[in-house]
Amino acid sequence: MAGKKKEILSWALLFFAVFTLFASCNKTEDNNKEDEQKNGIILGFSQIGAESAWRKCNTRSIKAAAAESGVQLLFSNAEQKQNNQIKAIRSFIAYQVDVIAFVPIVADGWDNVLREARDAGIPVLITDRKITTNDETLYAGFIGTDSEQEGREAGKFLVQKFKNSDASRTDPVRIIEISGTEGSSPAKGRAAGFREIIDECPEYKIIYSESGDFLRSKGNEIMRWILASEYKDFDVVFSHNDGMTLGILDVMNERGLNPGKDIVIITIDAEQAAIDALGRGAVNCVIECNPKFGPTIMTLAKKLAKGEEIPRLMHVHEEVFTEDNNVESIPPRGY
Ligand code: GYE
Repeated sequence: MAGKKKEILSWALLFFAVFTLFASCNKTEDNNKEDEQKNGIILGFSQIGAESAWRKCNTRSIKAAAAESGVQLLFSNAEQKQNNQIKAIRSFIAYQVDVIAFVPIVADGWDNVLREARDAGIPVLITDRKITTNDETLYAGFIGTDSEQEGREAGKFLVQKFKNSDASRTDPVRIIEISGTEGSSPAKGRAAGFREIIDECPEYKIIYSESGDFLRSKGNEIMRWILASEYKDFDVVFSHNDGMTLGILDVMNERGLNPGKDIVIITIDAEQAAIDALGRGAVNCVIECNPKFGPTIMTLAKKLAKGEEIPRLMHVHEEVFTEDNNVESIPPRGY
């Protein structure tokens, strides 16, 4: 009998040991999940500033997505200075964040600081604007807009527009280009994509081009100067962002000009004010540049933090809105 009791006791002890072990594993697992949810990964993000409605929307998208996904965001606003971005990235390295992401204000000058991040074992995600480098090991991937395609869409609209107009026209179509921040990938890409299309047609001529730095005030200032210069007679304005376009429209309206009718206006971003201008016929073509990719940034950052691979190049979806669109059918832009 004693032997039977002993055997039952041994089984009971074994069962208790297995149960306790299993429960403690679950507990550890739950703790880990809880820690991760509570602590999340730490993402250092260097944003360039708040130069346009597009940029402010991009920042809102990033901050909201971080809060939504439990990512601890160290957010730095560089106030349009590359040096401030380099300092911010260095501080992220010192803080030993899990991942670094940033919008390179210009394409050049990043190799040294990105080498420091790589040597510190911190993966880097480039967003919105691209960098120029020969060393592909300096960053894990890019998510953002396809500036060359945006430029091509502008050129395609223009060629289509004049193909449908007065076929007997002999004088060249005179174009004013107001470009974005000098040295930035969107300014270089949009200019290149636009020229790829119009250079095939000798009747199109860019008579003047100047950078408005993506700023409404600079767009206004440049148009004011042009209207008093030898370039004052033109047929088209190709503006690299809506902010500058709104500044241009302010001057044209002040001078009693007829943008969208006597002068073709092509603009990029698709903020609400540009869509509204399209609706009242003051603009002819609005090419979307989508700022709302905060959630994708967080998904990619989490993968990088786990040591997973991500695609080298991801372009966000973008539409083209023209004077032939029913503007009422365009969803509110949110910026
Ligand atoms: O077009 C402009 C912003 O980097 C694509 O920067 C972005 C550009 C955008 O200031 O509005």
